[in-house]
Amino acid sequence: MTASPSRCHSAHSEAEPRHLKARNSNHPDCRHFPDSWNNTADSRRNEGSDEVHVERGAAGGELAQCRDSLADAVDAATLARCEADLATAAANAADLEISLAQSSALRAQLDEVSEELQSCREMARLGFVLVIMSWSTNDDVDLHVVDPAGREFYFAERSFPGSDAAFEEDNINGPGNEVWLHSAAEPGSYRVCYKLYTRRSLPRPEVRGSVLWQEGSIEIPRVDLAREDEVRLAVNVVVDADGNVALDRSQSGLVLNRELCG
Ligand SMILES: [Ca+2]
Repeated sequence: MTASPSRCHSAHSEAEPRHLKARNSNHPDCRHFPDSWNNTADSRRNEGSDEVHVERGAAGGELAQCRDSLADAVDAATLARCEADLATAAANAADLEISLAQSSALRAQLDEVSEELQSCREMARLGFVLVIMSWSTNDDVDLHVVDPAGREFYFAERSFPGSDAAFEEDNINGPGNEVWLHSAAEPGSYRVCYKLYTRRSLPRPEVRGSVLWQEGSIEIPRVDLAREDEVRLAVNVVVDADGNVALDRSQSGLVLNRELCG
């Protein structure tokens, strides 16, 4: 295999970097030429410009280094900006997460307030119901009220969890009166009974009562109690969905053969 000297010589042009010259001098096509051709032929033919060639080569190398350094600097600056942008984006994301968390908390509070408001509206629609019983002898008469859920209120069971109703007043020595109050009576039927707990006088106690609510009052039919521990149904109080009250007197005076009303 042969190669023309001009082919290798053209690769040794002055504009070509020195490291390429070094590679070309080892090119397989150029190895059969003496070193005087590949390395220093130009400088021997032109001794007067040798110094200029050396300086140009050095300048070219410095320029390449400058370019590399500049490229590194540009890359470093770009990387720094990217890192700064990334840090800003991370901070913004953290702020956004905090805002979302606060928004969720506010939404939960709003829902809770809305539920309480709805409950208050429902309670406001419900009215109070008060039952008062009185007697004129020195006996001990007891008032009992059974709500629609079957809870029986009297002196021994004055209130129940989950109910706003309460047995408010008890008397053991007559004449006296007893009171049951529900501040927001739910719809349904309320059973009202009287019990002669202790008889101390000859005359039978005449027991009277009334039902009061925010729109008015109705008198409960009078009930006479004869025997100790006798329990009689006085009336059924019916409350509708709008808080209106009516009395069911169909069983008034009925003797209940048990100790309690329910
Ligand atoms: Ca009593």
